Amino acid sequence: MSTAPEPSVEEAELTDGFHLVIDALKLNGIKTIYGVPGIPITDLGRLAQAEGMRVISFRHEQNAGNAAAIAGFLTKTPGICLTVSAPGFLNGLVALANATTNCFPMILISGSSEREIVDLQQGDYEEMDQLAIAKPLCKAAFRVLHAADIGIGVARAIRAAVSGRPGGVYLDLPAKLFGQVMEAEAGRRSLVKVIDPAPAQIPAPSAVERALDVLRGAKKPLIILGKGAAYAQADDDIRALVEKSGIPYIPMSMAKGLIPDTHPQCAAAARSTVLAESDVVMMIGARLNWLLSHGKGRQWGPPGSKKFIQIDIEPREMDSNVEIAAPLVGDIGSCVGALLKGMGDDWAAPPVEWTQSINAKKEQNIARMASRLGKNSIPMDYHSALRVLRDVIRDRPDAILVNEGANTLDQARGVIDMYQPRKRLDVGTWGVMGIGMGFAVAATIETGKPVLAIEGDSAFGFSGMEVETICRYNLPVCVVVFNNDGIYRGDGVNPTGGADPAPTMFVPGSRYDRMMESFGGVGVHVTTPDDLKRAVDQAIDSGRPTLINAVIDPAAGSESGNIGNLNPKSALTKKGGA
Ligand code: ADP
Ligand code: TZD
Ligand code: MG
Repeated sequence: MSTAPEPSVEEAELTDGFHLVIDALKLNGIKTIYGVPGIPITDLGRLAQAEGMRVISFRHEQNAGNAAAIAGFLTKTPGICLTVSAPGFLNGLVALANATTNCFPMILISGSSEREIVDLQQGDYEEMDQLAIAKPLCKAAFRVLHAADIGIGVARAIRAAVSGRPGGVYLDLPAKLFGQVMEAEAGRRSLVKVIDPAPAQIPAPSAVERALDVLRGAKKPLIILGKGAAYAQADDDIRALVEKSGIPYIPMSMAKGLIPDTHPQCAAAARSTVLAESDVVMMIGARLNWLLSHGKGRQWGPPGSKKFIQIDIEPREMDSNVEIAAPLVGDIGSCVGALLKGMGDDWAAPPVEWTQSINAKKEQNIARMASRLGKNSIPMDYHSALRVLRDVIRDRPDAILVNEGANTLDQARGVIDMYQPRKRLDVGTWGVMGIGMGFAVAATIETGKPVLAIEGDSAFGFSGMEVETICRYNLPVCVVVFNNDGIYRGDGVNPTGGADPAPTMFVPGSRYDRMMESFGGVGVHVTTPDDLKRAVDQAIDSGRPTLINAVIDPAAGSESGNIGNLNPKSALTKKGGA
């Protein structure tokens, strides 16, 4: 043993809260922080950059939060959003709640005011009991008060975000924590590397057998792939299961491309037929929520005509809306692997009457769609504009498509085929507007791929200021604004004849392209499909930040896009506005 005296605190190498947070994130493989600077986390961002992390500063926390959330979806590692206290925290909270709703892993790290002052409500700078407010809106919420607990705090946040059903986690870091000093060696020892943060959850063999029995008994089976299946990154096994079973499948919006939409077993073009007529439906990482009419009602055929098999990591998802005949609880990779094994080598394909009737319906619907897409309307309607964007993705299947709006979303989802997993990112479970630019930024930062963001003019407005961020970081993002002068349509009128425009209207003829130009990016104004195609091709070839203002016929859209049925209408008005 050395007889040298212990070094005094003055002589010892020191670390502090700032560095411990950064070291804890880096130790766990987190390379990027999305956020907005300010008290008390300005130096955290600076130091993180100095320590080699990528720090992407946004103009509004909601967009930084959306970026973190989609980074989590794309990488299975929690995306980090860093905000200031109270207002910055609240701005980020919408994204945290949305991430949780969509099962995306993210961690919202917020600086906060001093506990002593907050708890006595003595009016600190940006005072707010953030932990209490965050709790009901996310999967877990933690606060760290001592520098020596930062390692554990970050580890708990990571494990909570990615294990089981992924979701949003809140980590509260009071201002005082960052300046707390401790010996560097003790600090290093206090850090925790999370081993196996999302452990495999193996399904019970009896549950696998039960699922296979139900599947064997099916005359008209159907598989529904959801965004949980895309998230799981079990791409090869999922494709093998679909192909070995011979069962037709439909992808939910963000599962498009998990298997190419052009696959012969894809029944998306016969969606209503397969939902109504199938007798056994196997859900893989998809929930029977409003997006699937809760698994019941007219869309699903006669009551009692279906048996459901559901693969999900969250046991409580089972029977949420209808009885699940064969719940298969586990992670998708393990469940699909077990099914594949259990199917053996002599699995019988579904009856040909079933697949033939689906193919006939598909051909009919594809022909109908082709005639709509064939029109070269000027002013452009949704279909003539989307036809050329469909071709862009066909020619560049590795580009990531971000999509939001009402008609702009619903029509694009139907028209644009996807060819690769996790290339379609959109409004998700809530149908929330505002994900566009945050998703676009993170998608290219995380993958290095170009992004094509197809945005309704209203949808774009929710995060439009981030075109400056896109220019500042010189990102290969091409934004196409479908500019129909308003929400759903651009021909709304004020029924009183007064000067105020109708509530769904925007300034007609707006030039969103000039926003991009003002920050040094490329702005293009187009009115024809040919010009749109040329502009997008050039944008993606050049990799330069581009915004294309694509003029769409104000009368082309329908109220609420494809979900007008959810829109309550007054029984007392004879004639609506727009
Ligand atoms: P969609 O909107 O595409 O139908 P949802 O978001 O409704 O998809 O459903 C996704 C489901 O996937 C959630 O119920 C979630 O628990 C589940 N899930 C997410 N990741 C996994 C995984 N790795 N293994 C199993 N299930 C998962
Ligand atoms: N606010 C938020 C956060 N999310 C929402 N979904 C809405 C408001 C309501 N909303 C929709 O559901 S779609 C939409 C709004 C405002 C915009 C539709 O207009 P758009 O698309 O210009 O984006 P189209 O092509 O004109 O239909
Ligand atoms: Mg619009």
